[in-house]
Amino acid sequence: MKKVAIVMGSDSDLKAMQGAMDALKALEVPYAVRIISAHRTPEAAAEFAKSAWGEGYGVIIAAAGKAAHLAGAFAANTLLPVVGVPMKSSTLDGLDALLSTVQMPSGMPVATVAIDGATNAALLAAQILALSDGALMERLAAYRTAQTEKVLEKDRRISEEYSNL
Ligand code: RP5
Repeated sequence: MKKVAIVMGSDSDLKAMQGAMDALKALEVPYAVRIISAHRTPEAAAEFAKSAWGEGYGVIIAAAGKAAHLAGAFAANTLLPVVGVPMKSSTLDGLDALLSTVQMPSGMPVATVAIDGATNAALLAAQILALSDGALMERLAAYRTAQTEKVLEKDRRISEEYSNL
């Protein structure tokens, strides 16, 4: 099975990215976690992206904050799908990172999720891998059914506790 790379610009992004690790673990998708910076370790970033396909990765998740260029720097050096996660790590609450990540020029796509949207990044990565992995598609379907059940259960509980009919 192809692996997912969860790459962060800094260890200060680690906590916000826990949701991606949790989701991939729940879906039994193998993943590596790395700290690579488009600005502080630019050569490592280029090298990682160039070798990622050969190393068995199927999707790269790139999380970065502030003037966030990590996802774009990866996209420039690989044909693997890159999912960008803007981090809420700045005085601008992540809006700077969102715009830096999402506004890629035509020809260089990055699939950008919400600010701190680690879980969705992982689910999107899993959905991409599931296109050629039926067992993973079934695990994704079960994940979604469980999520639906949880919300229905909350509705039952809250409705019972708070309604005044
Ligand atoms: C980005 O700058 C990182 O992704 C992080 O979100 C932000 C701040 O990094 P630190 O100064 O906390 O290392 O490169």
